Amino acid sequence: MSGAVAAVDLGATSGRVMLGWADRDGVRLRHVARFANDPVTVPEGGSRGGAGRVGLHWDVLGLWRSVTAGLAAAVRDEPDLVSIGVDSWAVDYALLRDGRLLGTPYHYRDERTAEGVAAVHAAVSPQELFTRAGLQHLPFNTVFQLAADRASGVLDLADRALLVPDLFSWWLTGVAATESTNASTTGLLSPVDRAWDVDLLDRVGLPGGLFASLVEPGTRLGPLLPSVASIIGAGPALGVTAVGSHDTASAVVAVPLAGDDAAYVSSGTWSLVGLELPSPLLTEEARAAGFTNEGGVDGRTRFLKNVSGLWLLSESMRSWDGSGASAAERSSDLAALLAEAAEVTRPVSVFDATDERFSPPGDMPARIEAWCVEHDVEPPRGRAEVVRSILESLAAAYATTLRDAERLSGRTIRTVHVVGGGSQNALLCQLTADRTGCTVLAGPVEATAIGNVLVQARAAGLVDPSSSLEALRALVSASSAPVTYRPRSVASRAAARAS
Ligand code: LFR
Repeated sequence: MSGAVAAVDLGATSGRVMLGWADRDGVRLRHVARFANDPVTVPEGGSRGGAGRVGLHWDVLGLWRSVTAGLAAAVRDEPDLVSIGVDSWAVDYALLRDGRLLGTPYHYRDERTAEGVAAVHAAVSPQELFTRAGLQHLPFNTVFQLAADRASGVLDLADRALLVPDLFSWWLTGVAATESTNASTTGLLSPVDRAWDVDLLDRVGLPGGLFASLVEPGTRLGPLLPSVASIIGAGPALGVTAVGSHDTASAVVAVPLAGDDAAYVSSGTWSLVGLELPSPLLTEEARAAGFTNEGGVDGRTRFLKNVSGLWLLSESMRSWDGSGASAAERSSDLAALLAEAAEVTRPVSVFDATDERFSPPGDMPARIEAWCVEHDVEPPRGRAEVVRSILESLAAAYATTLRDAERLSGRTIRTVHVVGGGSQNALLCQLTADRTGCTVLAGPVEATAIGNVLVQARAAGLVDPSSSLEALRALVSASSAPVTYRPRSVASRAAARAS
């Protein structure tokens, strides 16, 4: 069988529509559309919210317009399109009633969740939550957001919650389903049998039927709705296939892991640092070290930790640029700053990149300075030092996380794959090699879209439908060569492993 598939990949700062081709020789992508994903702040004062409250939301309607325009371009470029798959960031959701959107979905960086965390923890302890759902405690996990919506009364109006990629698939097909890798980030799914934890839903006061039934990646959801097919100019056969709709799940499909000694960093707005395991690790040690057990494609477990990411850099660039420069101007400024940061010779302080104070939008350089002052270490001076300090701090967090992953899993890590946008940041990759003492293999940069394409291609029979994940990863290796970074000295390797 021949044909192409379209990957819709929505990231926290930008989205894209890509065409993808896969066959027994490899996998290939072509960009069709790229568009900004700019969150929107809106005043939300009122009888319950308090006059000063400001909500942070995703502009899902703007994204829908860009996605349909991108798909129309994909159909024009490649009339032989057999399937569409949608992935995005995790945890966030839309509330609907009778199929209609109830308000605009919140951004996970919105600060309304504190009340939700308190309410959930009053019903179920953090320890029990971990043994049941296997997740790292992040205040924005879906369960906490839903508890906040319950407290505000909004949840009472809804008869359905759809995670963001599921919302787009619903709009495309009229089929409501919950894809399982993304469902695993809700905090409401058992990672052992991958089913909703009905007892947990009940105990935290959430309605059992709120989410649509679960589907595994590779499930054909259905053809496009006629109204949508006509907007994008598609024929009646074009439909949507569930992929690993959590972007990190799709990215891990495309990490060319060669064995048990290989780890990954999926590096973008966030850095997801960890291992692929055959089954979840739900020990108290894993919880205390802040690890998560997210669901992978083909039943694998993504045993990883969310340790912040290039958000620290992009948000710093935003606060330095008072003038509202375009993304292109900012990226040429970034290239220049990274070059300067690579030349910094004075040792810069390392801060805790996972500190929650760095999560909401705001002035990151000022927050880094405050962190350093509080911890009695010298704050970085000037922009190049701030950038260097951010990258050193991320690399240090990767190294600590990977050492914890080794200890918890009993594995020895020798190779670290860096995929996603951060794989193009040579300084970050080199510092990661230096601080972990491991060889870093960087790329592919578009891992998420490649994983999305491969799962669709396998489901559509463009590649052998019985291909294992390892066979799919061999197609990635055959198609793109990684850039290798080695620890800069034997001494640094020894020091990294001893510290
Ligand atoms: C990465 C990601 C992470 C998740 C964070 C919030 O894009 O999906 O895996 O922890 O965004 O959803």
